[in-house]
Amino acid sequence: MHSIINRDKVSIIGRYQIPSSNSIFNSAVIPFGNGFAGVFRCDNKAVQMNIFAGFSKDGINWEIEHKPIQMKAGNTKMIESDYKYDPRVTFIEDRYWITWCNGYHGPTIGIAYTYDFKEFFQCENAFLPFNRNGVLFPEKINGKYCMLSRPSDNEHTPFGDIYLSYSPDMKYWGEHRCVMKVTDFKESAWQCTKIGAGPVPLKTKEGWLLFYHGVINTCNGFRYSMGAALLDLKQPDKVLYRSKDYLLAPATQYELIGDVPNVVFPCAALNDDEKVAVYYGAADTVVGVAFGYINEIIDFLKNNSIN
Ligand code: BMA
Repeated sequence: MHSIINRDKVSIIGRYQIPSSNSIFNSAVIPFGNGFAGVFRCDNKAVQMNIFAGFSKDGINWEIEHKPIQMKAGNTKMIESDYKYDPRVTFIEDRYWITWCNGYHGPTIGIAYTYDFKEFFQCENAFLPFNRNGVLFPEKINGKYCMLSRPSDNEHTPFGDIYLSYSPDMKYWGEHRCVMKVTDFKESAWQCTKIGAGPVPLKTKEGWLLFYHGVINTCNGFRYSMGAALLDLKQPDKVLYRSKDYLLAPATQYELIGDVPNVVFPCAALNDDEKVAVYYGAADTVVGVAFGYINEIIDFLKNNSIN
């Protein structure tokens, strides 16, 4: 069978890759210098969540720091962070911005910036708790920073739609708009319980290509798959196409078996004009990568759209 997205038989980052880790998953990577840098979610053996910087020459073999990122004060005084997880990274104008799920009386969206992946500066949280999956667009839209997010609860949230918000300064966020909601299970069941933005949206001639996760609640718990949507370039709360079929669903050993079985959770994508590599957490245990051709993915969306 010809697939639009193809993954490797093995994961690229193992659960015990640094001495303290129980699992390394839901992590973000970006081109940096002559190679790549990343921010990795490494849960430790007390199963506490934190984020770690890492570097790679080829995007596949990674050296991850053994100590978590220590933040300095950014656009505010230091704010509480009980835990950090599910980072995303993007470059805007002159620096790299990191968003993640920050523990502040429950999960909300933390923001930091760095120039070099050595020193990190923590800014105001974007939203009130509870919120997850905060994902910045890689450029200002209509003169403002723009972020996708998923309002949620303090538990394992059995609901959730994707919204976007604008900010003039990365500190104050508003103009919240709904982007897309869960589906009716009769139309497309894999995304009928909750959805959340994945990697930073990728700019194409036809629109912002957004990979996202969709969840169905089964008799065995949540099952996380990956779909894609194309959003209007100037008005990204307008969905042009959205996948009815998933693009990637748990199927290999390392996606089906792990600390949380049946999870593919995309958090980053690297691309050139033709191809894309999507980095995703697999079964909340390891990091996998899957490859596709951008024009094939866009054709797939046009032919499989639920709109
Ligand atoms: C979400 C987050 C993710 C995780 C997923 C599946 O709520 O905790 O980090 O991958 O659940 O367990």
